[in-house]
Amino acid sequence: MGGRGALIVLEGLDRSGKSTQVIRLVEKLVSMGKKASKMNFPDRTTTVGGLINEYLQSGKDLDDAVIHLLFSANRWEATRSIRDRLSSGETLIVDRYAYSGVAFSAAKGTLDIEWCKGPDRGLPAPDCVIYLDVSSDVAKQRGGYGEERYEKEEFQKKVRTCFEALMSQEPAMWRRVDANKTMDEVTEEIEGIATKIVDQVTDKPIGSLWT
Ligand code: NYM
Ligand code: MG
Repeated sequence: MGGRGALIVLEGLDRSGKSTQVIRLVEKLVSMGKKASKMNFPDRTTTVGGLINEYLQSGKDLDDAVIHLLFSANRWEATRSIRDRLSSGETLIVDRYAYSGVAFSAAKGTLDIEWCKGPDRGLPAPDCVIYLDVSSDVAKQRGGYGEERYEKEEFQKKVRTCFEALMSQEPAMWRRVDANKTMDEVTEEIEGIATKIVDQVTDKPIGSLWT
């Protein structure tokens, strides 16, 4: 008994169902008697997160490199809390992480993937990244995209290509889940993956991302 909690990240395009699944997974783990909570990036509640929010809501224009670094800074400002919470035995289910950081920035075509990975090197490494793979058609059926920057079909296709590149670099880290299935089917699949990971990592040191 005891040991550290797991760092489990859910990634995917907008409308892939991540936010719902993160909530369901935390509920499931808690109902099993595990200590678990959710986190999400960007965290719009911090000072840096406020700038990111202004950018996403299109009011503010920022250089591609600058907004990339702000998204990364928004993760760095959470790292002490992430490490402390994992060490205390809490499992964290995270809605987006550095992979979204790289995929959305690299999709613009102005920054390459390796450059984009730079600022996030050394963050606490996830124990597993669950990729909710949704087709553009199903994303559209889910009410379409919203009003924020990036929420356009053409752009999302480019983001998907970048996620695919990241997955092929680290196949052992990723689990791809077909997010075109029903929400309940997806929930069940994710729960199976996550509960195993939680039990496997208790004695493992926390890793360091992309180092
Ligand atoms: N996003 C998210 C980035 O561009 N870089 C990042 O590092 C992160 C974490 O922010 N379209 C983008 C992806 C989303 C947008 O996220 C807002 P959400 O999860 O929809 O609030
Ligand atoms: Mg969104």
